[in-house]
Amino acid sequence: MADLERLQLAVEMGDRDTAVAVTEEAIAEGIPPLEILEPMTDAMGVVGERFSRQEIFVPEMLISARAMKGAMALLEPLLVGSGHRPDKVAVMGTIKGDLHDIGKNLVAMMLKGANFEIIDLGTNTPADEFLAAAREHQADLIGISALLTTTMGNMRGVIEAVRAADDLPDLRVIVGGAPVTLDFATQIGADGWAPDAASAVDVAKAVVDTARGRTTLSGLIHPDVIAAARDTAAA
Ligand code: B1M
Repeated sequence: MADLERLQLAVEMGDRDTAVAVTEEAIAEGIPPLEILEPMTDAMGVVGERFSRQEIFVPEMLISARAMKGAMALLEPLLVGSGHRPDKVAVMGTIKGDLHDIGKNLVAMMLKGANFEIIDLGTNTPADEFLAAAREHQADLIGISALLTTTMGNMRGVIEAVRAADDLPDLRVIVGGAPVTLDFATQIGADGWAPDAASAVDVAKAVVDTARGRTTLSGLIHPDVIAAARDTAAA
């Protein structure tokens, strides 16, 4: 049976070959993709703690990221599935000043699986690039990821630019990333916030549905708001 602890250790140590081999085994055994992802995400947490304690440095973080990306590439087809023709378009990117992309890639994969067409702008993305891509692709949504406290404030600039654009009244913005709290998302005026890739899908769908007048949700949409609306509907 695939050893998911070994997978976690492989990502921690930056051993891409082992990470890929264990992921292949796990997929062959039918372990659900999100279960396979979990030890890798945990590994990144451990790597981050070691970096904070100065036990490791940027090169070690990079090889761990490379190992995780190698394994994630195998999971992508499973997460994306073979959905129908996308009926929603999301422009995704990591905010200007920030080069982290694993979380953003994960959210993009999950959104693809939920029938979104994804325009991926990569990392270090300034506000004007988000807006230009949204216009070009007639996007419903901008999704911004931020991992650095020093640059996460740049997300506010994207939201302000969207609000100031007369030609984009239906475009919505959701934000996320490890340091991005619900409070922060509220302060910068985002339309949606999610703490992880799975809930980002629910939030993205709810935000677009709200813009299209298909739900009566209002204010900043986040997982608790969606859960409360479901409870009300079920009662
Ligand atoms: Co850097 N790094 N890093 N790093 N790095 C962190 C973020 C850090 C917390 C490590 C630490 O000190 N403990 C720290 C930030 C501290 C802070 O700001 N408070 C840090 C630092 C300081 C730095 C540098 C400044 C280091 C230096 O150069 N001295 C530098 C910055 C470079 C830059 O961006 N300008 C740097 C560089 C790097 C590498 C390039 C080496 C590499 C990134 C490689 C890559 O991404 N291609 C790297 C890595 C790997 C990390 C850690 C270890 C792992 C990040 C990761 O991939 N996590 C990280 C420590 C940590 O996070 N614990 C760290 C796994 C990923 C699945 O999680 O991205 O959080 P995450 O995504 C989650 C959720 O947050 C959410 O869903 C995802 C899945 O559930 N989510 C969204 C993400 N985006 C979302 C969007 C949404 C919704 C949800 O809606 C749109």
